[in-house]
Amino acid sequence: MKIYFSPFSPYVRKCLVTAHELGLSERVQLLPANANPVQRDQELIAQNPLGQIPTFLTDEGSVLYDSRVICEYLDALGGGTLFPRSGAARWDTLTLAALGDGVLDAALLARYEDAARPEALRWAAWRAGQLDKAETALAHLGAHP
Ligand SMILES: N[C@@H](CCC(=O)N[C@@H](CS)C(=O)NCC(=O)O)C(=O)O
Repeated sequence: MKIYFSPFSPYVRKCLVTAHELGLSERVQLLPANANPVQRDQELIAQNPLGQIPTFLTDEGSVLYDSRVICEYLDALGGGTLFPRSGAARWDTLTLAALGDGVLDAALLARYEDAARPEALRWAAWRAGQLDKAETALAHLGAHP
């Protein structure tokens, strides 16, 4: 199995932590990628039209994205201990995962505001709103561990 990755991507880290927890790390080969919303990585786009990481290649030749799908795939391969199969526990787990992804989404948008958007086009209130979203979500997690 292979995963297009960057050490800076929190979504890739989520997948690698999942692989580690399931004892699958040794079977996942890392392929460097330069995902960028402006200077788009054509090698990556050939596998995933969204041009995003993580993008995952199975041993059977399938291409999987995004990180939620990859984590569920790894869980199924590794014995299915992380995602409950059915019932309230499944919906609670998926909602918790969505909350975590929402933190990453908000933080990444704030990061792109600094790293990708030209200074003259930056919108401080919008960036602050994204960081506030991450903080309210983390506060919620802290209050409901
Ligand atoms: N929903 C996606 C988000 C992935 C994502 O935004 N990855 C970033 C890197 S951290 C990326 O590929 N950015 C380039 C782009 O959006 O074009 C997932 O969970 O995998």
